[in-house]
Amino acid sequence: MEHKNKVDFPPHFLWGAASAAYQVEGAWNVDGKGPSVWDIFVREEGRTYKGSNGDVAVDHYHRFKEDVKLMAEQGLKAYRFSVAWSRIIPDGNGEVNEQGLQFYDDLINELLKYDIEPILTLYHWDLPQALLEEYGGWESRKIIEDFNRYAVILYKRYGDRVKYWVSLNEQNYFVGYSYDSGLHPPGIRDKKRMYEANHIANLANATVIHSFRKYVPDGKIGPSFAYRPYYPINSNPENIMAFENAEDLLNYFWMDVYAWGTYPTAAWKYLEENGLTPTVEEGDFELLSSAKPDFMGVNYYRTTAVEKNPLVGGVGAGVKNTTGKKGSTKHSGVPGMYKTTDNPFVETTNWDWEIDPMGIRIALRRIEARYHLPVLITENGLGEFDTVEEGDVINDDYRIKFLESHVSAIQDAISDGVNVIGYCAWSFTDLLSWLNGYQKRYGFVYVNRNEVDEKDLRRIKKKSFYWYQDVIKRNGLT
Ligand code: BGP
Repeated sequence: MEHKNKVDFPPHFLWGAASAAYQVEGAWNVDGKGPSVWDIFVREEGRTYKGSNGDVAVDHYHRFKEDVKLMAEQGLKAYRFSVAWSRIIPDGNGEVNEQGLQFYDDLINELLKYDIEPILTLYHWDLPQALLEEYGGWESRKIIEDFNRYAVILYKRYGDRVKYWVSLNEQNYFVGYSYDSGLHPPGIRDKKRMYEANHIANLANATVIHSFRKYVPDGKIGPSFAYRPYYPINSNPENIMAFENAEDLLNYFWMDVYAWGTYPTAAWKYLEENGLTPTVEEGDFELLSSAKPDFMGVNYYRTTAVEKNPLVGGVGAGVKNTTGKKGSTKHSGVPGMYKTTDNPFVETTNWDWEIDPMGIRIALRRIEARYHLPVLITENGLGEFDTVEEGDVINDDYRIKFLESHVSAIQDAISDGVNVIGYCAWSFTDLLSWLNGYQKRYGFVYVNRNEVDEKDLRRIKKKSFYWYQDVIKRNGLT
């Protein structure tokens, strides 16, 4: 749809930026924190780019006041961060660590001092290692009670000041990476176990939403879904069907559960046919359908084109580009369902991610059409190499171009009638990219370090810092 006039961003739009505990905090074993699965996993040979880890990360734990001051200077209205579960409860389900609680208290109070709305993510992948060892983490229903206990501790402690909460970050990716591709801890490659863990994560998500209503009745909560919309490569009906398969299996399989408490029919049939359905107990679907989120959190980075993938001899697992060497990705698929392919209409980044601003509008439109839920964009950004020029200058015009085109597409979606309540760019400072080290940078603020050398960790404002400052000031683009 083309609009004669675009609708303005709403007056209290949450212009924000986002991060995650493991990617920024560092202080991995400080002040009583227990180890998370990532603290252990990164120590295994060959797991991450150049063996990079978050032991120090960008040292946000010790420099949060400096970082929040920069956020205030930029004019951020919101900051999305996650809490490290093992900082609060070092072994996941035992004693509570007051020093951990105090850290987030201090961070929240610092944000509020500058009128920055805290958006708190309960879980951004750093499961306490002890829970993996005790009962296999997300593979056991025991986690539902432990996750709920942890969530309630946070609700009680911060619910008076934090009004926006994210339950699970990218459940669709963390179960896939942890149990299917095996690229994240615990490094398992078994689809059946993935669907089992995923169903349990759904139940945990619903449970903490229920508790939220009791402890933070005036707050808003939702999951952050990694929405990568799929396109058919062309209008060949075979490829349209592949696209329908991909949307069902890779997107609606999560969003339908969040919004309605049901799995999409065709995807469920695929699971049944392949012996992959998770164990469903009495009461599961009642629980899932009764825990409605207040918004759909969306992490949007890219779209992907798909085409037919034959059942016999079709493409399976692919190869991920974690080096920034353009063209090193190998396409993936599910035989009999779909396979990914190059989209000739869009550019790609050095990590082979499609750059597609229209895709975010399409994602927003699909969510509005299917679920009628408000949307909080919880992540969007460009991971690229940055160069520090003479005099600490970083001319990241490519990032500005990326963000500007996406903000413009969001305004188009708002003009189409989608209720978008906020936009959190990924990320505020540069940070550790899980598998790609420190060279794949996302921040408005450069952090002077690399995979092998922590250097001085000094913060340098990039050109995009000032661009976003201006966007926030104007409540949108010029
Ligand atoms: C999302 C994660 C973030 C962040 C981002 C960028 O999937 O929620 O934690 O890492 O993607 O991804 P990457 O670091 O792989 O480039």
